[in-house]
Amino acid sequence: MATSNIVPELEVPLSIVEKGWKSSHLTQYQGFWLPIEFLSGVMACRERFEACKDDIMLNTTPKSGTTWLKALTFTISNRTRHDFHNHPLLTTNPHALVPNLKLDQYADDKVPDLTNLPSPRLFCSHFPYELLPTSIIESNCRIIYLCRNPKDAFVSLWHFSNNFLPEDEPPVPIEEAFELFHGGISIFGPFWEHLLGYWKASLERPERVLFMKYEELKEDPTFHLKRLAEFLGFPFSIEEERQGLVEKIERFCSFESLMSLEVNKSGKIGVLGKAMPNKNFFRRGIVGDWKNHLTAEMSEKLDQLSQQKLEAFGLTFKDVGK
Ligand code: PAP
Repeated sequence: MATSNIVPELEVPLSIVEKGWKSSHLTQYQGFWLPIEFLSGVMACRERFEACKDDIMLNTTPKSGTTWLKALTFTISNRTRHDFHNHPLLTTNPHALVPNLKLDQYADDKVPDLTNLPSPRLFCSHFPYELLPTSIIESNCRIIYLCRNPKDAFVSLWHFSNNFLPEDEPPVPIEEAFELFHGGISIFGPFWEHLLGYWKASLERPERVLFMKYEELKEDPTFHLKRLAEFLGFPFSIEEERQGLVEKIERFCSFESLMSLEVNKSGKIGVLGKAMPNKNFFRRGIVGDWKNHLTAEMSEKLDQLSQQKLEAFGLTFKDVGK
């Protein structure tokens, strides 16, 4: 049940959903739904994160291939530093190699010292474009956005959110989660507005904002890896292409390859204050798994909504609606 509220110390009007997805309580801020415990961090980070022109900022809607994008971007931009036999990804989960903006580091007026990170600095967030730290826009740094069709993104999010429940609690009924998602209430949602913010920015500033889709990356990874490398400012040389480096990176960062590494089978990482097994970031990794979970009616509802919200702006998802 949504109720209006004011949090005086923040001086922002909020509406609070008391029971969101059960994994976290969401609160609406400037039109987007954030986990309530993130709110002050998002606001502080917006003001105080200091971006540089050479930074690379990865952004995604949750469960749209963030882990994959981190692995690919790290590997491409560090390819002269690490060879494949002794590569950090062999022993480190991609989320530990490319950190999300650490919101708690901005508490109590603090500003973390990030100046010693190797260049180019890679950061990641699920922030909507409209809520990105001011300096990211002002510095004109590169922004890469990866999204996914709403049906697979929803199904993946539903599975992932259920991991946060105590062991003795049953999963959130998918119908309940669906109603929230369809109504725009999901972490960093509404899903469609999240996409549109980056989509419009990519049309306005194509040299600084790259818009990618999970399905296209799956369909033609070679093409999109080259596109990504070019955008990053590290295009593959003719010699690298001749040696098959693009395909090597593609295989190295593939779902099958990453999920079979010991670190991703048995390691853990902190998410929303909980130690989350790395294996939860590798579920099926396919396009179209929604067909195993959504009813025809649910599918139709999401198709219609996507059409209403996205098509007028030229944004569509090919072949996932049937
Ligand atoms: P996050 O937003 O919480 O960081 P994210 O990595 O975006 O998570 O989402 C995980 C999804 O990406 C999972 O999708 P699924 O639930 O439909 O299976 C996961 O399987 C998929 N995934 C993870 N790594 C890869 C990869 N290397 N290639 C393709 N898909 C991947």
